[in-house]
Formats: sequence, structure tokens, C-alpha cells
Amino acid sequence: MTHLRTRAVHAGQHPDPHSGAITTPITQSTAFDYGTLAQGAALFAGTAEGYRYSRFGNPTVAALEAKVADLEGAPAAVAFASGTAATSAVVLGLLSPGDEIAFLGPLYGGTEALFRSMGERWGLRAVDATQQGLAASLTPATRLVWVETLTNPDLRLHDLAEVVALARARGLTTVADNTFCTPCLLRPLELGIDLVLHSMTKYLGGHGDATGGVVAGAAPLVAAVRKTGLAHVGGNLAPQEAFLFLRGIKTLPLRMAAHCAGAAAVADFLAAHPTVRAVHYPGLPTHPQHALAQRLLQGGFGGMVGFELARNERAAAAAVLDALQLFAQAVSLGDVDSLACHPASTTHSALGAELRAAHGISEGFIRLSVGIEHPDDLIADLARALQHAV
Ligand code: 3LM
Repeated sequence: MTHLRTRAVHAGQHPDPHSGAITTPITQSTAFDYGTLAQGAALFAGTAEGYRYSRFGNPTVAALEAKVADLEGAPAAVAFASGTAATSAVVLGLLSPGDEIAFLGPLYGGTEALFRSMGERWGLRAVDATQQGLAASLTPATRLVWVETLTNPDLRLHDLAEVVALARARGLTTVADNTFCTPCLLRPLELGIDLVLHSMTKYLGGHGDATGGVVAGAAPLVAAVRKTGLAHVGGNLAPQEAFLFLRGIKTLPLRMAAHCAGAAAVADFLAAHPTVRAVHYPGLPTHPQHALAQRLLQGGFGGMVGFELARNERAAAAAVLDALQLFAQAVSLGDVDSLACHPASTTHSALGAELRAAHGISEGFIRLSVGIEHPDDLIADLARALQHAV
């Protein structure tokens, strides 16, 4: 299986040994019969492989972990109940009080808020390296470097080769949140990143019906994250949700192609519209990192589009968003349905006005998650709504 489209369908899937079922069954069981005391003791001592209790592992969840690991080119993966559970498992699993996380922002507002509030309460310092650059932000206490492969909400990229080179020279662990790109567009581990993370809630699931997260990378790192995130914190993914992600991922490459084509058409439309002062889409030749995007991304520039209204104020954003009919006004992203939101008052509200201003998230910024509907219908909806922007 060499092609991603084939692996998206088949990886992690084996006919059920009892029934021959092709689709991975939902193993809805809390505990597993290990038969003998000796086997139970070996499972708990970690000297035998097998299932014992679904907080530690479950066959449906394991099939999903194997599928994601395969698509990201990772030796191992561990699934969680949300992307945020995955993020906190990495932070709590790999860091100790006194350690620092250097991040290139902006990040999803919840991730940055987690680093700054929960992290700092537990003695972890979050260092925002966005302005002064990573090299100048690293200290002897830095342990982790965190980036998003396409930043939320403004669709910037980082030169991952540079990030890896800097981190490797100092023995730091790198984490790339690949939620916006998916392994269809970019596989960070191939570039030397240590751990890749997804909110599966988004493109991997793809249908807006399940919440989940995953971390993939080298086996010892994933084992540390697994132990903290599952055994200690209990953030395990439910088997029914794992089933939805297994099904969703089968069509991921097809959906991503449609998301990318739709977003490119929407970005072109917005770039020519008189009420729009800036469009953030890495596929546009005017994007400051278009050349880097061409180098890093394969097969498209993603399904997310950000834009800023010429009348750069909340009232203008509200007038446009409230007038949309086909786009749902909602947070989240990566669904087959198109979604639109106002990051300053929703996804990035927890940051506060000062940090948002530092990241350039203005009151007139609107974020679109372009679904798989026909782009002409989406553009007609935007054209109608933008009449309210003046
Ligand atoms: C959002 N983002 O609308 P969950 N990493 C990235 C993300 O965008 C997100 C997470 C992790 C949004 C969610 S806002 C209330 C809704 C790049 C989530 C966290 O824990 O599965 O939501 O993933 O931008």
C-alpha cells in the first residue's frame, strides 16, 4: 500500500477474526477477560501485550491509532477524547515544573490558554517566540517547541526544517499540531518533527459528529504521553467515537481535495472584493509565505480561509456573519459543512485583547472553514453577506 488514498481506507483494518466483518467492529467493553492471574499480572506489569481495561486500550481505538500512525508515517500513536486532551497529555507527560515550552504563534486560542494558565500554575513557563524568533527565545529551561503547521486562525506557516534544526541542536522535543493540514498536505515527522498532534474533531473525523485527539511519533515518546494521558488523567477516546473516526478517515483524501479546491475559489473571490482589506490563504500568490507553502504542502493549500474586512470592527464582522445562510456561524472546522466564525470573540477569546492584538487577530477578522459544497453556492452566500460589510 503505497498511496495515501489506499492507506486511508485500509490501514489499521483487519477482518474481524470471529465474523470476518470488514468494517472494524465497535468493541463496547470496559474490561477484558485475561483468563489467568498470571496473565493479568503480566499485563499490569507491562511484560505482556493485550487488552485489560478500556482506559488503557481498546481494540477499536487501537485500530484508529494504527491508521493515524500509518498515515503520518509514525511508529506509534495514542488517541484521546479531544485534541485538548492530547495537548495536555503531551504537556503533562513530557514536562516537569521549571521547564519551558517555546511556541510559535498564533496557536488555537485554547492551546495557548492551556499553556499560559494551566501550564503556568504547574510551574511550566510558556514562551511566545512569535515576535523575536525561536533561536532568541530558547533558554536552558526550554524542553518543548510547539508549532501549528498552518496557524489558527491566520493560516501562517513555519519553516519546519529550521525549527527541527534549532531544536535538534539543543536536544529539544518538537511538536507539530497538524490539524489544519492533515497528513494529506503535510507529514511533519518526515521533516524531523518528533510528535505530530491532531484534533481529530476536525478534518480526520470530517463530519462534525465526534470529538477526539491523537498524538503520533516515536514509540518511547508516545508511551510517555499514553501513560500520563490515559493511565493517570483518563482522557481515553470512547470506542464509538473511534469508529466514527475510522470511517471518516477513509474519505479524508477525497474530502481534502474538495476542501482545498473550494477554499482556493473562495479566497480568489474574497481577494477581489472591495469590502475586504486582506485575505489569509497560503495558496494566493500574494500570501507572504506562498513560496514556503508551495514547498511544504502537497496537493493543495488547505480548506481554511481567513479575511479581514476593510471596516475592521466587530459590528462589521457581525453584520456579515449574521447574514450568512449557507455557512453555519459556528466554531470548529474541517466538517463537510461550511462554517464561519469570528475568532476574536470565540476561538481566541480566552487570550484577551492584548495577546490577540499581538497576534494580529483583529475585530474585523472572519475565519471560514470551507466545506465540500459547490464553491459557486458558497461564493453566492458570501457575496450576499458582504453587502452588509459597508
Ligand atoms: C476551533 N479548535 O474552532 P478539541 N488544535 C487545533 C485546534 O484548532 C483545536 C484543538 C487543537 C477549535 C475548536 S473552539 C471552542 C472549537 C489547531 C480546536 C483542540 O479539543 O478537539 O476541540 O481540539 O478553532
